[in-house]
Amino acid sequence: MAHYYLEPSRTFSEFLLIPNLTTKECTPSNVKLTTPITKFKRGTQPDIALNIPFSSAVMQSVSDHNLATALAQCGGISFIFGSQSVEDQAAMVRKVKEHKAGFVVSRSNLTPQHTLKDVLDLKEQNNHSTVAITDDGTPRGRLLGIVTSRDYRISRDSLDKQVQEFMTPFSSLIYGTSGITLPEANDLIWQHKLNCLPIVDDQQKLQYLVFRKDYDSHKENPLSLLDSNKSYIVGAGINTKDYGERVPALVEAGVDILVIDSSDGYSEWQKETVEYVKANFDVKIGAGNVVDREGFLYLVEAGADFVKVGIGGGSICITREQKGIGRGQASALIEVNEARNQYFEETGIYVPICSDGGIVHDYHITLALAMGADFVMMGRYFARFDESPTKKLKIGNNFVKEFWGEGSNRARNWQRYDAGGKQTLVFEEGVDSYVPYAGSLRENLDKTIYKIKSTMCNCGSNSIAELQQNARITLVSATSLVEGGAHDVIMKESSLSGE
Ligand code: RVP
Repeated sequence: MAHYYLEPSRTFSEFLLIPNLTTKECTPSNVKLTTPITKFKRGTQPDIALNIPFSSAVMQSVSDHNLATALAQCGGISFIFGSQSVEDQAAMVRKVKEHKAGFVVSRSNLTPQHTLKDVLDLKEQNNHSTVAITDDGTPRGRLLGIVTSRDYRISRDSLDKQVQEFMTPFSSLIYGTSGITLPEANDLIWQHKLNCLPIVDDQQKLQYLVFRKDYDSHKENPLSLLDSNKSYIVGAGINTKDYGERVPALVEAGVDILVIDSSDGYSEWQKETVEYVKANFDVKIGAGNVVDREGFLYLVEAGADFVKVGIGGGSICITREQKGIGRGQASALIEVNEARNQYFEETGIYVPICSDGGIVHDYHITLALAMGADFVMMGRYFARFDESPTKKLKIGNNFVKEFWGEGSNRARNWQRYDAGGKQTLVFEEGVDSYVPYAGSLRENLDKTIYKIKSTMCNCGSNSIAELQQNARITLVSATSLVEGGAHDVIMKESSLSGE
């Protein structure tokens, strides 16, 4: 006979936190959000810990190298999407690893034979006012000059004027050489009142550009998630089909941590994949997704460094409707957390868990942490920002960004949903959608983090571990849910736009 779970499957919105005593030491500035992402033995430290408990989803419409760099600058981690060729995914990982804080690979490049029209077209396309002029028009070619908007006058100059006639030639440029440190580059910038300093190697080949504005932002990133070489830490999603080719290429590119991306991770395919990675590479690997104790223990015994929790709760996910599998995110997390804590007591090994999908309000993140998640993974949340890889569009009076599921026809990530059948996406498990555009990642993240810290202070906790220990959580009835929002008042227009 089938097994019946007698408790209904519940989600975050059905719970609230009950405040504990807030001591005077418990202030947002004292709250630390450092959190483990890889398993560790009692009394030791994890090999990788995040500075904020945020990871971005393994999705085409969310986690590319740009978002990964921006999130690592704030202390979190991205898992670069795996539903692309091995070469393209490895190239994205490499870009994050090679991105030196403050040193950027030039993104606007032309040759001296290009024209003013080409400069203007490029500027319109990517909004950079500094163009590097190299012998072959690539970001690593021999630097011959720089063009900024101070070098031409649109009203006077003819559009077919060649770049070599108006660029600032290399002989007149102030530049730095390979090996220069960021403070040294900054000194040159200030000394010569520059906006941008090119860095070249001993053959005059362009390496990086250092911008005055980036130096300032670097100073504002005290939580940056860096490896021992001061490169950003980055993750990547893999599947259980082509790991034999994908994993070596990602490791070669410098990936710090992998995760098997699957809608249902309780499978022998995952066990085999984890075992393959553990036997052949010195790289961390998470597995999932699971929603119960059995699934968690299975993946831990296979060797997973962390386990991802959640089936069917994602904003763009229709797995529950299509296949009838899944579990309310809160119920899944509560059960997996119990299994994890028991495993820790019995073995002394702490396996971090990640709550993946279904975060709608910022307080859901705090609830997930209180229910035992060490970090959360979010798709919709990050898709709304400038740094996500998708197009920003205007629909009616509102700006939106595109956001589509890995199980949608647009992504066609069949490996994520494969159960050993046809090598194609037979039916959709995700939708193609828009999300409201929300601006820059940092601004939004700062606000979310402040909210989380404030709630933690209400709960008398200065760390995630304390919150997990001390939290008191109550179920709410459908009627008290109504009481939680503004009610029995007539809202003014200006209040309707808030979260
Ligand atoms: P959300 O944050 O609610 O947008 O959820 C993101 C999560 O949804 C992803 O991390 C992934 O687990 C899941 N996902 C991604 N694509 C699909 C789908 O097409 N069904 N689901």
